[in-house]
Amino acid sequence: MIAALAGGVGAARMLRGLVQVTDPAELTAVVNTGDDTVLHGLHISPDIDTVTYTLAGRNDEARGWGLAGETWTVMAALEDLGGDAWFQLGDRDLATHLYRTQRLAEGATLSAVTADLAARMGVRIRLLPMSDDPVRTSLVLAADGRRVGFQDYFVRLGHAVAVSSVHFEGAAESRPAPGVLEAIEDAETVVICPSNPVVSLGPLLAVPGVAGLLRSRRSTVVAVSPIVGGAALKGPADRLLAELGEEPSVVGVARRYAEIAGCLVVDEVDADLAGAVADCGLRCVVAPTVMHGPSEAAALAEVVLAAGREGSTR
Ligand code: FO1
Repeated sequence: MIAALAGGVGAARMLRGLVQVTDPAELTAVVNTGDDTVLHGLHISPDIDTVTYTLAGRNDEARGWGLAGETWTVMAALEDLGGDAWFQLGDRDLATHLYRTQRLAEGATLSAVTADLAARMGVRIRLLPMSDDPVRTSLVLAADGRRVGFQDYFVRLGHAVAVSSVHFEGAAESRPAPGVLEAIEDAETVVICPSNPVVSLGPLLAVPGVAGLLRSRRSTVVAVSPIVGGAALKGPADRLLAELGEEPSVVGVARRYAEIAGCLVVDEVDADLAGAVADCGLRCVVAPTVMHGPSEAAALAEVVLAAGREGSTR
């Protein structure tokens, strides 16, 4: 069994690699829900949808979120009415949010809805939200101390604002979703996908029980750095690390994960920092980590699983 802790795009690509080199029935992804938001009365779970759509082969690769071949009729009509259209919801994507919202209103858990949507879309791995309880990432802006929701920060403000602190509202009261702790416990290797360590994996690691369980088996927990050459491949991970006083490099990522992971996989451009990563107490594996297509993702997945097996002999 393999468990993968996942955020959005980087994680979806890592999972697409893992499903090529393992039996999908042996793979469980635990997905961040800190990005979730309610807009137009609809419950939207962006990272769950990014992972589901990608593994279903229906994601829009270029845009990085939402569905391929999407149309925007509803959003255009909403804009004509003077409605809020800053968060773009495609016509087919809206069906997902309508379905999820209706099911939740009928009393279904986010886990149940996530499993049904994945099955419906032909996704063969097990997808679990990190929790069925509400956990919401919010960020305090450095300029004026205002606290904004994740999607306000990421989309409406285009994450082009400095942040002084990040919060995971509800995390302390949340419980891991059914199967989450067991998936981590039973896994031969736990993969921390190359997602934003602050706002994508941060909420997941803040769910009570998760970090402690990882710590107890850290030698077979393998993380892949989302920072390559001191920069994030996509999104604000490097800037957030720097704004929070951490090093925006593989060393900063190593320091964040040192307690819960026994190994950090870094890209070849960061080979010169392998010693500094090892000094943080993690094994450092140097390999190509930029996944343009499925073949690089599969190759990286092999490296990660080999690192996990190596850890099991320690
Ligand atoms: N990201 C954007 O930059 N602009 C958008 O208009 C946008 C809409 C959107 C709708 C549904 C969805 O599932 C994701 C969406 N995203 C959008 C991405 C979203 O902000 C994610 O939280 C990020 O990808 C970070 O994980």
